[in-house]
Amino acid sequence: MTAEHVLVTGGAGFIGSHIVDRLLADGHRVTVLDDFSTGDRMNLAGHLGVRALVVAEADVAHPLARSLREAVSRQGPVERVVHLAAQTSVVKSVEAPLEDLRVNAGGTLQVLEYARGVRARHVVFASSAAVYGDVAALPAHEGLVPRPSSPYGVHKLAGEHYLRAYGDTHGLPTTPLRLFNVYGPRQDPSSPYSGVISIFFERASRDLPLTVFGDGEQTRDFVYVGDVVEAIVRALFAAEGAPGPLNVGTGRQICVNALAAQVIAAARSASEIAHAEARAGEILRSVADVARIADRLGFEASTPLAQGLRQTAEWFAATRASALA
Ligand code: UD2
Repeated sequence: MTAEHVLVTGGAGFIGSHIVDRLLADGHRVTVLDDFSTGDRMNLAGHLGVRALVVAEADVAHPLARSLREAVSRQGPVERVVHLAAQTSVVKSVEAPLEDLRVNAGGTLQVLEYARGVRARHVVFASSAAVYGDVAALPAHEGLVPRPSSPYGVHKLAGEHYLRAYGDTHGLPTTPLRLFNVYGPRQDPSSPYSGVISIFFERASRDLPLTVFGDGEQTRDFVYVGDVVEAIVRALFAAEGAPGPLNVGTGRQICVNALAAQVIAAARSASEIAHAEARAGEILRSVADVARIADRLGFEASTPLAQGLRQTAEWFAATRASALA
């Protein structure tokens, strides 16, 4: 594989920083565009002083060319784009739908305008399982008519349509990936809307009760961040393009009660499980049909939940140890 210049929007975030690690390890030049609203410079601390990495601090919903001028003069024209920068909370999108529209639909359009202008070779976009809404027949497969129930889901779906339209109109190769529940090291547990696994580990590390919403029988398809990186990189460099959308999940579901028990075991914690009122408007079951991505990209998530939880537990333990030092 020849070295290329890859733009990663949201590259200081949870998933983005893992992508940056992988692309640099593979010998590529990388530019991160991030406004650090939820991204964290600490996630990129391992690459301090690395010449092949440029960080541009900017809002993705503004025209990109100006923010990327210095990066391009150092690294050459952008050749491929991984677009992860987003407002990431479903609940916040319900409270502030216009801001979600600005960042998630508007930001995606800015990325596509930039990619079209520089004739990028491929754009991969992090869409979401949220585009499906409540699915009558599971597993959720890409042939279903999406019925998103939140502005977040609507705007992610709009992003997918923009990608397709830019492909049709401008010949820009693009792939939307519908990410299911991603977890792993560097997921930030600090907001009430953070991923459940990060919240559970943060509480388990302090032996505090884990709060399960509702009866805890609701299920999710939890996919390890290392597997998500593999899916994104495969889509980004796919030889004959990779028209989407493609689900990124494991094809397995687990209920939140069982998950809580597994987190407590992985963290060797004395935490107990408490129950609280169910979240309003929450979907009951979610699991990906993974046949299409296996077929198109030869991708299969390879990290069993127990192993991913162990790796996440180690990271939380190390982070907590260094915070206490
Ligand atoms: C995930 C994504 C979201 C969107 C959506 C699509 C995350 C963080 N969010 O939302 O961006 O793509 O999927 O459907 O990945 N829970 C508890 N206790 C807690 C926190 C959560 O019981 O302290 C439950 C929660 O009620 C839900 C499950 O855990 O049933 C997962 O919650 P989540 O917030 O991690 O993710 P989800 O599926 O709502």
